[in-house]
Amino acid sequence: MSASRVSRVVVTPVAFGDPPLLNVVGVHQPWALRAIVEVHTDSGLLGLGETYADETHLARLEAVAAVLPGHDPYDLHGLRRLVEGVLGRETGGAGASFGGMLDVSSALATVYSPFEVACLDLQGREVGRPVSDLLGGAVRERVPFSGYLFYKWAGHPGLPDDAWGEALDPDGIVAQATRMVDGWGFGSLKLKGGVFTPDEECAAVEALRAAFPDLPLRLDPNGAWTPETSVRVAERLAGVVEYLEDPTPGIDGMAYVAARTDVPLATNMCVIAFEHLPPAVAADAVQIVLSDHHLWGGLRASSLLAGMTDTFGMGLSMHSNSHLGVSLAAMVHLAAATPNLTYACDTHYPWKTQDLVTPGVLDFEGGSVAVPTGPGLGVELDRDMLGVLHEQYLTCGVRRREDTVYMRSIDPSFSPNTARW
Ligand code: GKR
Ligand code: MG
Repeated sequence: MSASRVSRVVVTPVAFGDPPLLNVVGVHQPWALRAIVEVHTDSGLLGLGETYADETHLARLEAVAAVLPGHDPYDLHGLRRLVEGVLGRETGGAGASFGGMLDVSSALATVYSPFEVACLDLQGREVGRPVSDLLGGAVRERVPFSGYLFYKWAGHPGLPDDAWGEALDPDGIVAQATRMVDGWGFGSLKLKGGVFTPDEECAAVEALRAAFPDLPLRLDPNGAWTPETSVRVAERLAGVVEYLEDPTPGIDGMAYVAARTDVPLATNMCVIAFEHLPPAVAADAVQIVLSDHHLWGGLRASSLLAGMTDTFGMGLSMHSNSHLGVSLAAMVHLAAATPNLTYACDTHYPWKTQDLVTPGVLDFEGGSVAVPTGPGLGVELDRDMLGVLHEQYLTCGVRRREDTVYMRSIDPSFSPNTARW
C-alpha cells in the first residue's frame, strides 16, 4: 500500500459569539475568532486542526497550506522544516495577538501546531487508533476541567444581555460558579482576575471558598500585581487557593514572590516557550506550568514539555483561550496521554453557544470529558455549522483579538492593569 499524501488543505476562519469577559487588558469582543485547518489526503481522509485567526496568523497558515500538498502526513519533522521554510525570517514574530496579554516568541510553534494536529488526526484515522494512542496511550478515561469564572458585564454594550448576566462582585461570581458547577459538574474553579483591586478579588475567592468548601480554587490576575502585592495576596489566600497563576509579570517578579510564599505559583505568561524553562527553573520562579499545544508547537511538543516539568519537579496544568470543539478534542487527547498532568485543565468551552463539530462526543459530565475512542481526534466537522461560523467571520468585522481597543471604545480612559496594583 503506498502511503497517502496530502492532496488539499483548506483554512477557514470562523467567528462565534463571545460574552463580555473582563481581564487585565480589557474585555472580550462580541466575536471570538478561530481558524479551522482541514488537511485532505489523496486516499480520501481528512485531518482537522484548530488555531487562532488573527490576520497575520491567518496569512501564515494560508502560506503553509499552499505548499503542503504532496507532503507525507507521517513526516512531522519534515512538516516543521516546511513551516520554517515558509515563515523564513518571520519565525520569531508574534502572529496572534492574545489581546495584548502575551508576546508570542515563536510564530513557528503557533503556525506548525494546527497542521501537526491535523496530521496526527490523519494518522489516527488511517491506522484506526485515537490520537491519545499516538501520544503514548491514554492513562485516564476522562479528562477533568476546572470551571473558568470571569468578571463580566450583563451583555455587550448596545446588545441584549446574555444568558449569564452580570458578575462584578463576590455574589455575582458565586452565582456564576453555581451555574458552572450545576451545569457542567466542575470539581475545581478558576477565577480570572486582574480586573478589580486585589482585595476585591480575594473577597470573591473567599466567597467561593465559603460557597464551595471542597472545591480546589485558583486565581489568575494575568500579572496585574506588583511582586510585593503578590506576596500579600499569597499570605491572605494561603490554604484557600491550590495555586496563584501569574500574580506578577516576568520570571524575576515571580521568583521574588515564590521565595516568600509556600503558595504554588503557576504560569502561562512567563514560561510560554522551551527557552523560558532554564531561567525559570534556575530562579525557582514557577511551580506549575500551564501547557497549551496551540502555543507550544503541537501535541508532541506538549508531551515533551510534560516530560521536562516532570524532570524538574514542576506541576503541570493546561491553559485555554476561547476555542471550539476541534481544539477541545486535541486538548482531551493530549491530557489523556499525559501521566503527570497534576491539575484539572482550563477551558473556555462553556462560554460559547455554537460549535462546528458534530455534537455528542465532547459532553461534560462531572466536570470532565470522556476521551474520544474513535480514530484520530474522534470528532467530525459539521459542515453546515462551519458555513454558519465562517459567514459570521465574514460579516462580524473583527479581524484580530483586541481586548484593549474594544474596552477603550467603551471606556476611553482604560489602560491595561498590568502590574497596576
Ligand atoms: O480569555 O480573557 C481570557 C483569558 O485571560 C485568556 O486570554 C488567558 O490567556 O486564559 C488565559 C490565562 O489563563 O491567562
Ligand atoms: Mg493564566
